[in-house]
Amino acid sequence: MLTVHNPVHHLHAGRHEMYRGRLVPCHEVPDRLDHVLAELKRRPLGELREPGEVPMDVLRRIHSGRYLDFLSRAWDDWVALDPANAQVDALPSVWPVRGFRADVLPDNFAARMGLFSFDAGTPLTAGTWQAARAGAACAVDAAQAVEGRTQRSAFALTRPPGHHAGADFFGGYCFLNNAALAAQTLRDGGFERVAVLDVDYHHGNGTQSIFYARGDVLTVSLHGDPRTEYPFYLGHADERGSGDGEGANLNLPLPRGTDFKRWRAALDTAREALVRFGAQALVVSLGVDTFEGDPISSFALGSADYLQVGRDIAGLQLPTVFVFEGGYAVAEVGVNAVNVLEGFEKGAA
Ligand code: Q9C
Ligand code: ZN
Repeated sequence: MLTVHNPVHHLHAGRHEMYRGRLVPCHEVPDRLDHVLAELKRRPLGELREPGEVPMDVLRRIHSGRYLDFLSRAWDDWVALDPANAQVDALPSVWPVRGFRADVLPDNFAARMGLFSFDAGTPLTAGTWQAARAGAACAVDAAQAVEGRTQRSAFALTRPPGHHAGADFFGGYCFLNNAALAAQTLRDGGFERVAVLDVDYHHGNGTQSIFYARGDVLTVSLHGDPRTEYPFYLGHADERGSGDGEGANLNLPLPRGTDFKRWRAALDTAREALVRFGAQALVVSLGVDTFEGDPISSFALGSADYLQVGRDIAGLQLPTVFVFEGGYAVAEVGVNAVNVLEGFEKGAA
C-alpha cells in the first residue's frame, strides 16, 4: 500500500483548545502523526512518499471560495490586528446561530472566525493553512494513485484531520475535508459510485453535510451517539440524505462503552449498505479514537481488534483510500492505525 504523508504537518501545532471555561493543551498534536510514520517504518507496507501541490481549483470542488479565501489569509489577518497575536493561537468566540445572517461577510476578524467555524476547540495557528493544504494534497494524491489503478489501496497520512470540516467551516480540529477531497477525486477520475466509511469515534459531520444531497457518494459513519458525544448536533440515525442523496447517508450511533463485538456488528451493517449501494471505490476516514485508552473518547476497542477492522474492510474488495483522522492516545496511535492497514493488506491478499 502506498502512503502519502504530509511533510509539513508540524507547521500546524495548536497550543490550546477551550474546554470547560479553560484553555487546555491540544489533544491534536504533531506527535500523533510522527508515531504513525515511525510504526510504518518499523512495519513497512509499501512506498512512502510526499505529495505534490494541490491546485486551488481542486480544493474548490469541495470547499467554498469564500471559505478558502478566509482560511488562506486568516493568520496574516490575525497578526495584522496586533503584532503580539503572533504568539497566540486564534480561536473563535462568537457564532451566527439561528436567525443571524451568514450571507454578509463581516470585516471584523472575530466575526469572520465565527462565521466559518463551529467550536472553540480548534485553534488556527501560523502554519495551519500550509499544513492543511499539504494534507489535502496527500488525500488527492492517494486518491489519484488508486483512481489511476497504479495502486489498489493508498493511505493519506496527514494532520490536521478533516472529517469535521464542511464546505465552509472548520471545527473538531479539522480545516479541509481530506476524505471528501479523496472521494471527489475518485469521482472525477471516473468511479461513478463512491462510498466514504467513517470509523472515527466522532460523527463525520463535515463529510455528511458535504455529500448530503448527492446520490453519487454514499456516506456511512459509525460513532458515539451525538446525544452525549461530540459533535452533538448531527449524526443521528434518522439522517438519511436529502433530494438526490435520499438514502445515501447512513449513521450508526453507538453508546459510550461500546466494545469491539458490538462495534463490529455495526461495521457489518455498514458493509452491507456499501454493497447495496454498489460502491465502486471506497474512502475510509480512519480515526482510531475508538481505542479503549483514548483520552477523549469512550469506546473499548483493543489494539489487536484493529487488525480485524482492516480485514473486514478488505472483505469489500474495493479500491480503497485510507485517510488519517482522529486518535489521541499518542503512544498507541501508530500501532493501532498501522494494524488496520496491515489487517487490510493481509485480508486483501
Ligand atoms: N476536551 C477528531 O477526532 N472536542 N476530532 C473534544 C475534549 C472535540 C475530535 C473535547 C473533539 C474533536 C478528528
Ligand atoms: Zn474523532
